[in-house]
Amino acid sequence: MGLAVSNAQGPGVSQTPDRLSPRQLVEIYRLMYLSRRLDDREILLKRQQKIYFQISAAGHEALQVGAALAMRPGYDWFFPYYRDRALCLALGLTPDEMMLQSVGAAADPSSGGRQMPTHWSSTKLHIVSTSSSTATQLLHAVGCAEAGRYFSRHPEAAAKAEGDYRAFHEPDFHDDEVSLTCVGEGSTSQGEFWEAINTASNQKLPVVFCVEDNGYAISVPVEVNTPGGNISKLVANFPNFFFAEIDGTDAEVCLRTFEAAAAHCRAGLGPAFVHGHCVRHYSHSLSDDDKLYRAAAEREADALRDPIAKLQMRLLREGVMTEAEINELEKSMDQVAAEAAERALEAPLPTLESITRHVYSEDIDPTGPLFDRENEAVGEAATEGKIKDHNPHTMADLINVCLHDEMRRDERIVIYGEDVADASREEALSEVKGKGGVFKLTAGLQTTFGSERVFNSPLAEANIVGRAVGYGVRGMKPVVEIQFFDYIWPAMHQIRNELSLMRWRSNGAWGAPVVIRVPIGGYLTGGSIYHSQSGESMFTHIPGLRVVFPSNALDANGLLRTAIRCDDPVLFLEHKRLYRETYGRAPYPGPEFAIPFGKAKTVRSGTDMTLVTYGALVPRALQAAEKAQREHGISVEIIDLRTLSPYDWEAIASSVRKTSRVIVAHEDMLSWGYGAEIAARIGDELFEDLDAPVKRIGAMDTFVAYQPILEDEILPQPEKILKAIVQLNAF
Ligand SMILES: Cc1ncc(C[n+]2csc(CCOP(=O)(O)OP(=O)(O)O)c2C)c(N)n1
Ligand SMILES: [Mg+2]
Repeated sequence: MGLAVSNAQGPGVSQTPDRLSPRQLVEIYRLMYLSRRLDDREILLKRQQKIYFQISAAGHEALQVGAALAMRPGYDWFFPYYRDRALCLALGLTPDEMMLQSVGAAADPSSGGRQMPTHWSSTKLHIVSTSSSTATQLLHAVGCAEAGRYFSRHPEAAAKAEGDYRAFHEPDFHDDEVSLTCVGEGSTSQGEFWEAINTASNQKLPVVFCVEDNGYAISVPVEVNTPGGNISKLVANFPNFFFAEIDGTDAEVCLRTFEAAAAHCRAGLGPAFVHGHCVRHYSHSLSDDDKLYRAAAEREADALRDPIAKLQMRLLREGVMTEAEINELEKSMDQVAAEAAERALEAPLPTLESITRHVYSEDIDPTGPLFDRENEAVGEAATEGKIKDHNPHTMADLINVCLHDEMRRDERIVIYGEDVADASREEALSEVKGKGGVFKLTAGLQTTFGSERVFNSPLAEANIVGRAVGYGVRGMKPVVEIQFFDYIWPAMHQIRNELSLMRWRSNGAWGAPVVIRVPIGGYLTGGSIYHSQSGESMFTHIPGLRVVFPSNALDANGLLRTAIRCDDPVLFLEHKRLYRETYGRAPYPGPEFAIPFGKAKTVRSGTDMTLVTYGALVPRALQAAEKAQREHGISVEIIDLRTLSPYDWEAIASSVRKTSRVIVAHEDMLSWGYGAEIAARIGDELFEDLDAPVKRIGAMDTFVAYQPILEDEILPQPEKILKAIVQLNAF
């Protein structure tokens, strides 16, 4: 296959650049061959059981080296996938760095022994830590490109600042930088592929998408994944792209195409899509045997398209190198690979103490004194906020004003999500009030701070969170909204496998301190199944993620400020029923008011039993406790956890030691719910202090129904809490 470029908008390879010089050809050959020999060395080590996994770039080397040499490491940005050894080698990772990851050494600079081989990262080269999840990285590249564009238009936003996450992120950016991201052809079936192409196209972002098409996704051939068998045909109508479909085994064609693709991006014309046909020279990985599903003739035909053999023949044919010179080069590369492996095998292994490092930021502690401003700030005069009076305000108002205050203070904050803008068509803003979110929590932000900082996303939740990861690694602070908790699930993959893991898997090199605001919960009357779900324990079960769940206006304001200023990803759950409730309204506490994570609040003191709860059950538990006191003389102490991960064990333990009886209550379903963990820990660590079994209250193990009599029965009501209080008191 020859070079075929369709390129309506940008400068193309048709400009017939100079032929590659002998020196360039030799260098390309050296990189491709070294990559292959590193793969072969790993295969040997795996067979000797000295390493534990192997997946190779064999057959993809021309495409990858061509891509790398067209880019500027440490200037452009890279979001590779798990097969990109030759790419990363050509960008500047060393064989030693690669082999240290193969053996899982402490000094593995990409992950400290946490990730499989070929999952590299390098802050110096701008290679952002990659996962094994197929296609998630494409959205990170999109968010990264958006962040680069934002900084180049607002360079003052990149200034160093103290007192929050910015003290530890010094963004570097360039007006003509490019983000390169690679993916296999099978993975183009993922929704995230299309979500990434969508935004890159729509916003004319400088992203080069490279599809490494080896015809198979493990055992699944291309025509099963891609209708018609050719991804180029399917994407051809996306606007603003430079498109090229090329022979990915011809190094020169690859290099020239990526140069043209990068030029298109650097000129601000939009993204590029390079579809390279290559071969999978070995099976999918060393755990796979392609003889099980590929015909012999097909495998033999692929073997003839080995890019290394092809380039070697060219070097000989064109007299660039003699056979002896090639042998000598190859021998010295064999030695480089072997010596790197030898050194790696001698390298010290990670200590067991290292396991918990970098789950969260080691720089900023959101439970610490920096955010302990709850008492000092309450009642301070409001100087900068939107609300300037001392009347009680709703939770919705105090969240909105916190967003205003923080956006004014920190230019790195962007806000996006579904319907969060006042009006995407700016010309309407002079005559309309604006939408500002389906619950109006972001009202007025676009009008105040402009459409570059507050904008609507496509209707695609993985897109929202995946792009936020890209923004986050560049040192920005995306505060995104998922419209309803019920629709967070398309983003779950990004939240669990990318957002929350970025710091740990890169051993602290990268982090994505994103805030995800999510309206949650029921008691709505008519909310039904898809507007009333809870499910917080699915997120508290994710290491690396902070989970916040305020029950009143003041807590929401102070905790959101901490969420925004800290350096960890935060899931900020806002109970819809509490947004405009009379309960829990508060005066505006001023623009520096902050509450540390992991600090519960005793919202009612008592002596007979402890009730641990949060969210919408706080006012319901208070009602029940008042009645218990009035009608039964039972004194209940109520602890509002406020943050669920981390949570305030000390507050729970000291109260239970005092009362010896405890109920854990939440709105979410009882079984496998958040209370199960708290109850188990109380049983384990406070057994001696208890006079009765630990009791739990939660919703029925079903979804929330539409008809109010069903909803009332399904969700825990004050009467149910009261009943449990009376029962436990009698035990
Ligand atoms: C989201 C996700 N689903 C499944 C897998 C398991 N898996 C790993 S590689 C792979 C095939 C990928 O094929 P392709 O995108 O063509 O890339 P190639 O490996 O052929 O280069 C699969 C199914 C995964 N890693 N991530
Ligand atoms: Mg493939």
